[in-house]
Amino acid sequence: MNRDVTIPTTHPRYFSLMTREKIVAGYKNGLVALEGLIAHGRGECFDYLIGERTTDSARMAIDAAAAQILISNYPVISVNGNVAALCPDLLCSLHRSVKKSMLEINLFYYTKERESKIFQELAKYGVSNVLGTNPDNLVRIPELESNRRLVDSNGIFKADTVFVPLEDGDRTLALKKMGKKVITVDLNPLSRTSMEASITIVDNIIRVIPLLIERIKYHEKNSSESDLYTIVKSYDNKKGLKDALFIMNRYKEDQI
Ligand code: PTJ
Repeated sequence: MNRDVTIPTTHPRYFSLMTREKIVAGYKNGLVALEGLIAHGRGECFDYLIGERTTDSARMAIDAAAAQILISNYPVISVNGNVAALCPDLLCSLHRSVKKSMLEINLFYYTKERESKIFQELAKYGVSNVLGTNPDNLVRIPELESNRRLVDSNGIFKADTVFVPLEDGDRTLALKKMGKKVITVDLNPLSRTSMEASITIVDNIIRVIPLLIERIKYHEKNSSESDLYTIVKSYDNKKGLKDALFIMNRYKEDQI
């Protein structure tokens, strides 16, 4: 069924509704799993509660993430259907801004067709050297049963830092047990991923990546390696999550 969706730019929820359209288009184009629509709705709800803005606390997490990425030897960015639909351009820019990084497609609701579509989508933005698609290179993450257990031996498996935005929960702990630092972006501060990750950015992925790139560029120019280690060491993830919950409670309460 064809629909004519015109969202006026003056609509108070214009940005949120346009982002929703991107996920719907991603689903129709075969990038997003059906379950990805539900995940997006959950994200919208938490985004609403946090005021659809980047909080100071999220900025601190972004800064720590930038420092962590810069001190790592081999950071890998995990790409799923939702992020491929929402911000493929930004993911490719992030990858380009960190020369030693790689992109890896890793799907929870795996299908070969979706993997190929996501691969083609990233290629449109100039990145075709993407890991995770060659079955001969896939190896198993110990103690994990979901589809995400299969990762690229040249990618997530050997990465020291893994960036896993909009993760579904079971993999973060397994990656940490393998000795990796895990950075996530998750609007839900109570998700298992948020609570297990080394650094959780409680914010919308669309707002996060430009700021992350900006901080990476800033630190590359202005910070020594020891500055970066200090930032990472002094970052307290639990405090970041508590701050996010506090803000979610207070922000809307203050508006009533
Ligand atoms: O493409 P696949 O098969 O790998 O599947 C991807 C999804 C996202 C469907 C899968 O990983 C999944 O089911 O995830 P969950 O368990 O629903 O968790 C996704 C988390 O991301 C939830 O806590 C949401 O609140 C959060 N989230 C959703 N949209 C955004 C978000 N966080 C930041 N920015 C968003 N735009």
